[in-house]
Amino acid sequence: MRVVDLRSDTVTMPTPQMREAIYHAAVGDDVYGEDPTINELEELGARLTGKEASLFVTSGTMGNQLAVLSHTQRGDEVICETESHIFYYEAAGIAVLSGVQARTLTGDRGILSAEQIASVIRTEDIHQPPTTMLCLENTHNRAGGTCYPLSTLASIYELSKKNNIHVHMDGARVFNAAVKQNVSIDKISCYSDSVTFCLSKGLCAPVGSLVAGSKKFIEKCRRQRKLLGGGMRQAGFLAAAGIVALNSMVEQLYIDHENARLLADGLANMAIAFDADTVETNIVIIDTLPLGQTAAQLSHKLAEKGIKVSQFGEHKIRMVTHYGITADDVNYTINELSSIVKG
Ligand code: TLP
Repeated sequence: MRVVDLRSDTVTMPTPQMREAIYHAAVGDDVYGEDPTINELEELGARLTGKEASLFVTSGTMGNQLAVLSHTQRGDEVICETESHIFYYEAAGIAVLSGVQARTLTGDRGILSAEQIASVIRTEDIHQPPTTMLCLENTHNRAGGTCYPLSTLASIYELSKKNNIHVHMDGARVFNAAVKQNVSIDKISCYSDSVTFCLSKGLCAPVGSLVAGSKKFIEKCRRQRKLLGGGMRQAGFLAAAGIVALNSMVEQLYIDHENARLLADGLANMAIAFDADTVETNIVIIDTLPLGQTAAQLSHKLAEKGIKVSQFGEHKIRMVTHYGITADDVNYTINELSSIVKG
């Protein structure tokens, strides 16, 4: 049976060029700083984000958690969005590992404003935890791949600096934002003190993320990474795929966006109260309620046709376009969905 896997862009497979690079990679013991391929990847990550340094980590989750560990002290308060990955999907890591409290704000389709943030910054008072960190997710996953406008990032950063708040960007999909906004990622990451981005989502590398920031911040992250057991040895094999990801996979992300748009237009044409304009990058979220179905029912019917989607709540499903999905796969999905909708 034909399989169209729209669950996530994490299901992407390493490309032939990556497999070749993995095979030929020069490696060494990275805990001694002796893996040339990891060193090359980390230099590339720093250069692309316009930061002093970057660190190769096992996952986006580890990158985010290292950022919180390195920017905060126990008892601090961290502002984040209600549906952000760092709050919603990281197993309460910021509370467990860093001992900080989350102050959540609900953004407009995931996007926070400077005014909202200003309204919750704590004042100097022994009753209150100090606000020391802000996390922004760009693109925002659960909000459907939405991007922060650069002007919003600029005003948030200015506000944060005035209040001595460290800004971290969970840029797991920041390259999708950069492609959508037609800028290089340093034009986005300049509005945060640190940024995490994933190599293993739309960019197709098998494993790994980078966290970037100042040299001092990355030194702290390196120590915390060791604490978490994330100091890897000859992991240059993984970094080799990451270098290919950064050098040759970014340009193709626009195709994923075009396919998401094709899917969105198809859904809008089915008259299921879907606004195609809400789709900005490679994530499409649909409300199953107008179809008289739960997310579980609809995803089960789609699975019978070989179409895999993620359930994102009782009445929400998420579909993500990526390197393994063609326009033909999208048309197949639209046709099958249309038949299900017509009953
Ligand atoms: N997101 C995954 C799931 O965990 C939901 C997905 O399929 O989208 N930040 C953001 C914005 C993410 O979407 C993810 C992964 C992460 C961080 C964590 O990355 P990993 O999976 O590498 O730990």
